[in-house]
Amino acid sequence: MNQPIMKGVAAINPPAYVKQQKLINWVADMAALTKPESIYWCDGSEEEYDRLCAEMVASGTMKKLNEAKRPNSYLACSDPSDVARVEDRTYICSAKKEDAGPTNNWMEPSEMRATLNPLFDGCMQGRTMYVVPFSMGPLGSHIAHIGVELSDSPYVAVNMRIMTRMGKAVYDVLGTDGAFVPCVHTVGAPLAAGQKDVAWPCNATKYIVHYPETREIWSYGSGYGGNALLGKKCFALRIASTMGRDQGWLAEHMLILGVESPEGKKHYIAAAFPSACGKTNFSMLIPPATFGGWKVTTIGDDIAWIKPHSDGRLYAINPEAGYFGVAPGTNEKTNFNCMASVRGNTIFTNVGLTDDGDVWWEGMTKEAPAHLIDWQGKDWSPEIAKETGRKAAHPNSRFTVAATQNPVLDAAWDDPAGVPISAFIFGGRRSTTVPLVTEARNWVEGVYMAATMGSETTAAAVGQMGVVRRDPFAMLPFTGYNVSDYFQHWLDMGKKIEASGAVQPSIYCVNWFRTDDNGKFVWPGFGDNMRVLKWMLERIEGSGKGVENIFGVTPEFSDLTWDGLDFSQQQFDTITSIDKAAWEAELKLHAELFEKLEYHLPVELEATRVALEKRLAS
Ligand code: SAT
Ligand code: MN
Repeated sequence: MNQPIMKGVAAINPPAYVKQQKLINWVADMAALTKPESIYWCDGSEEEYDRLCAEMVASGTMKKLNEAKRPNSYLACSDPSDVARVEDRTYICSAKKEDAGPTNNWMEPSEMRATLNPLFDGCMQGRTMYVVPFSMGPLGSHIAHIGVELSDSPYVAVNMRIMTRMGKAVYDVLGTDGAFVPCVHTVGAPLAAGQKDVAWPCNATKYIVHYPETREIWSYGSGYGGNALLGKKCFALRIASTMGRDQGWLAEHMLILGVESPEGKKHYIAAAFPSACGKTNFSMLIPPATFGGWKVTTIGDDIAWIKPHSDGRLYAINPEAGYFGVAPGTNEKTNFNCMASVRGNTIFTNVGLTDDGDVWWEGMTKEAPAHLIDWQGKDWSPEIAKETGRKAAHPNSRFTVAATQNPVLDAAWDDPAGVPISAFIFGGRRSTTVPLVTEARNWVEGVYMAATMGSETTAAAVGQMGVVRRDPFAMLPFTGYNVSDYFQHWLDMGKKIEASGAVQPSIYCVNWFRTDDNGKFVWPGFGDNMRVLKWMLERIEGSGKGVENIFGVTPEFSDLTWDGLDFSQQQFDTITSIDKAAWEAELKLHAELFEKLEYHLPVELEATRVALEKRLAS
């Protein structure tokens, strides 16, 4: 690693299979700016993955886990200052400020370029620039889109191989003139001649920058998750949402699951929850033992690209190829399929390292190991934890694993045509106010529910935890354009489906997180969410019962299936009751949100709010 600062520009030397001059020129331009020691073109092979991992083990960035316990798996621990997405450093640099809207940080593109240019000048000195070609969505599918990430982080290169369809074959699809989204990433830590590298280089200054008009991504200073794996939030949500606006489709922060009844009726459902609210768990849930014959299968756990087809219906694909999931709280009970997925071939980031070379995180087992090395490299024991409050794993620690390791992966997960969506679910983390499940009476009220969704903040983003913030469509940090225009896009999509004569997907609002007077969750969640899913399916099929309340249709106690769960009518009331005063306050917060989003806010949404207010008052 400790190589002398390069004097000129590193040789570009593209492999013969790279046929696009525009791409080669761009790599050359970026190399001239960032001045890496060398350039390496990733081919996506297993041999390359193994080699890069071995190099990172040698350099101290990763540890190889015990082969007998956790085959072909690694642990990386980040700098303690670089552990989550940095929303206040994330920018949408559209030409006009209105097009970024009030929920995004904005800077005029030329001003941002002038800010970034000096930072990127020489930022890769002493490092290798990895050229990482990737496809979001099945290779060559008409729904897929291609990106190329230039990064000076080998950790990014190996994670991208798991999270996307990464490698040589992408260049065949690109050909001589195919379109790609250029993504430039640097940890922002150039090495001077002879300077020793650190295990996790990064920079206190961070910029996560998107230029929606030219469809470019520039990321500076962080090596962690969504800040650095640019195919994920940056491309598949922020840039893709603007592509969807322009081209008539949707890029959403949604898991996609298949649910099949014992009679063989199968529906696909897309569900939006903010980061670290259990999307991965929900997408691979195991129905309660008493639900014989019901099956849940996974298409995706985080992002959905949804496009209308010629039959008028919406079809969804998972643009990703792997899961970058939250480790803490994951165990055999909460997510058996996930634990099975990460049994090997997994990269763990910021979890604890046990004395026998395996990983551990809070909630993984009932009993914690007597001793381990925590994510910050310090000795850790249950006693130390009790005294200091120190965690073995960072609350936003993650695993990176290929979708193909998931035992309940849906047979159609890789189908380029996508799967038809029967329903959308929107859910926040709310300890009060929002009932277990509500079905919107129509598309507009569903869009209203999603637009006004609130959620208590989690460790997935830097900042205070547990404060309620409005998180429209669970897309607050991910909408790449004005969120009011985004609401309009959703309303237009509903009209388009209706005009085609197809049935619009049903829309549901859920809340698994209501607590009792002692602050304890009342709803068991996880596999028991199947009870709510079953009700939704019955509603979609026309047999499910429910009652209409102020906001929509909700099940009565007797409308859900309780076999195998001891759950009283009283407990049910605790999580479904509608508190008038709380809802008056809630609707005021909706009004505040709408005031903030006034520019281009669809009139239907304010009209819906006024109607709800009236219904609540009467
Ligand atoms: O953006 S990340 O992929 O790091 C995590 C998340 O917010 O879902
Ligand atoms: Mn997410």
